[in-house]
Amino acid sequence: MKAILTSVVALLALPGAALAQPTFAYSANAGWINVAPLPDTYIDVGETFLSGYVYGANIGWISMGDGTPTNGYSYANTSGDTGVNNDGTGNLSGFAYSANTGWIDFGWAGLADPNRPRFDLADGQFHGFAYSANCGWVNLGSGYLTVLNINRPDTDADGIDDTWERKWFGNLTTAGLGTDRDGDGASDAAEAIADTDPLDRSDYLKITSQAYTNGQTTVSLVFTSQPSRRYRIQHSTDLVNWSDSPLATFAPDAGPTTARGFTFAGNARHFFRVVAVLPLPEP
Ligand SMILES: [Ca+2]
Ligand SMILES: [Ca+2]
Ligand SMILES: [Ca+2]
Ligand SMILES: [Ca+2]
Repeated sequence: MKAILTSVVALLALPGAALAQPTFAYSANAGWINVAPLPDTYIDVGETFLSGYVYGANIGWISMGDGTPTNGYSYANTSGDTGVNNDGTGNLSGFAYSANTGWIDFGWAGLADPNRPRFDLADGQFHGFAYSANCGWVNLGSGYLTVLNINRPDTDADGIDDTWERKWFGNLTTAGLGTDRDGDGASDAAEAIADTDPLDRSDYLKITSQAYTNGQTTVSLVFTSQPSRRYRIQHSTDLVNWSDSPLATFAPDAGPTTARGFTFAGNARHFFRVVAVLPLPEP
């Protein structure tokens, strides 16, 4: 399954346009950029890098990266290893390349810059700008660009994103079915889904505190969380049948932990667990 940018066009702002007030007008410099220029061709958006081509009528093909970063998970953006990277939370960096107009910079802004190029893990919508010395600001936030799903290839069919395997282990063989490299009780597959460190036995998805109020029918939990993931809290009376809490799927709090509470029916014995959810498509 490809990760797809749904849109067919991105607007270009006029060169030198003030970033605070993006110009949503057609640009004579570069015109419309088509992100699905041919049938069944798309940009692949992975957890750590992008690949594929877009097309601008006036500037030709633009490569987002060839899909084979030298280290297996992130373009170094040195000679022969260039492309656009994703930090896992949708923030983009690195360089796209057009033979006709040269480099298009996705890494010009810091993470606090509201105009940094990125997509939103909640809805896949692109925002912000990339910069081309020859074409000016490329407006990604025109409302046309959406990531439908993040591509997580699994060529060795062990349920673990190959890019994640290469990032942490440098190969596809160290992590596999049932492995737990750091021995923390969370399998490598579970750590991949939770985006925790598979080489650190103190780092895994866990509930760190719990409290009960309201006649033992309201629970408040704190758990470790990652900005790259979504979460569900589930509860059960028998450890067999689990129900999602009324919170459904939610984004974590900023920082290393997330606090949530909810009220459940009855005051019988209850068990709780937190489930990490891969974003996009939004579950
Ligand atoms: Ca795999
Ligand atoms: Ca593997
Ligand atoms: Ca582990
Ligand atoms: Ca771990």
